[in-house]
Amino acid sequence: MDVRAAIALEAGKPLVVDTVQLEGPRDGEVLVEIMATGLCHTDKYTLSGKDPEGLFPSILGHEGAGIVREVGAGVKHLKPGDHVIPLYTPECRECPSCLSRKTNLCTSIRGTQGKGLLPDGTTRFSYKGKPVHHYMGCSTFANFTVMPEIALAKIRHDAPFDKVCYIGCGVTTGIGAVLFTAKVEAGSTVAVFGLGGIGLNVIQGAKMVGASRIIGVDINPEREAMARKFGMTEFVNPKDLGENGDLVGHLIELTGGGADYTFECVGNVSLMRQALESAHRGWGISCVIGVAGAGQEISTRPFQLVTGRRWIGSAFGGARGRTDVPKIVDWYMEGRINIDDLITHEMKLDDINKGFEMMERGEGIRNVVNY
Ligand code: NAD
Ligand code: AHE
Ligand code: ZN
Repeated sequence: MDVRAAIALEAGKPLVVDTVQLEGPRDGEVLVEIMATGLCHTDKYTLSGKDPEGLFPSILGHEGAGIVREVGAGVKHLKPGDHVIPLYTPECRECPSCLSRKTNLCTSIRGTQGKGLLPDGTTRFSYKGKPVHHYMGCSTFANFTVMPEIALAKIRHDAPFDKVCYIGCGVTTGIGAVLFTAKVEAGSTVAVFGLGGIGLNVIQGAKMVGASRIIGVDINPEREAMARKFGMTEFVNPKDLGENGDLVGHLIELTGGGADYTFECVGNVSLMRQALESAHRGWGISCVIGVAGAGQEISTRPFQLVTGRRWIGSAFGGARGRTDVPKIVDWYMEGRINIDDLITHEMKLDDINKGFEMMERGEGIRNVVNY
């Protein structure tokens, strides 16, 4: 079938909105009509060419919501008409990782996913007769996509697509890192580095669990007002500390020894170190959420770990998608979490490049394409 898509033809170039061809679902696969998709910083990162798994041409996008239109043979849990959220971290419930109960990182299809292919090793998209790669197993920058059943979370019918699409990445990543990965306790002091689409959800999660102090760190002063609305109690702009400002020293003094939990939500390896070193001696936990470019590495003095700080990381907030995503949709529908204020711009697919330009300028929090 013909579908409308924003194609990443080359690294560092704007997406090209055009008609591409999509083949129907095979065994265990589902055809989904994507109704809305968010633009995540990770899409921008891959488009930039810095992602070692970035492939071109491909159809990016991994933060969507849509409707099942057709199912392939052997599909057990979904039927046409079901509302779904695509999962870049699937949940097969059968692989050693799923069965371990120790991780959300299902391994059943990770190999082919990283090669831009569906589990049978082929692609369903083509453009001008040539194959086009899938992205993170989702490709939500197309109004129809084909995905394996295990990578779709079934959600309630009354949830608005243009809001709950954000649960497909940013909301779950931020809130989940607090609840599922770090397991922050009530009364904790939390420091959040980077107050964008992810960091604001970390703040929202920290407030949900009853953190007493939530310190936000961002170089963009415009982020302060929104972060306070979501529960931030103190704001630190590293630029206000002067050219040789000591951010770590400042945070250690502000917190009386360091934060119980710190979260890096930027993808900057120097900031990851500062986040680790701002965690409390003896028990502080620092969680890396930001994605850094190919070839970048983190470092610290081992003494930082010897003296009891722990460095951890979180993918998709540690959430098990098919199980947890429908619950997070319920939280939104019950008014327990705020998504609406974070979606600052909605646009049509034709304007998707404007959305990436706004992201580049630090304008707004989340852009959503409403098909
Ligand atoms: P974003 O662009 O919306 O927000 C980034 C924020 O960081 C902005 O407010 C910016 O002003 C701030 N910032 C930039 N440099 C800074 C610095 N030196 N110090 C303090 N603040 C700084 O991006 P996002 O969508 O929130 O994504 C954040 C990161 O999380 C990206 O690296 C993205 O790829 C990653 N991510 C990871 C996961 C995961 O599962 N681990 C999921 C989604 C996104
Ligand atoms: N392809 C990159 C890795 C990118 C990455 O870390 N992705 C996160 C999700 S970001 C969503 O916005 C993730 O889930 N990672 C776990 C996984 O299995 O990919 C690279 O550096 O190679
Ligand atoms: Zn994302």
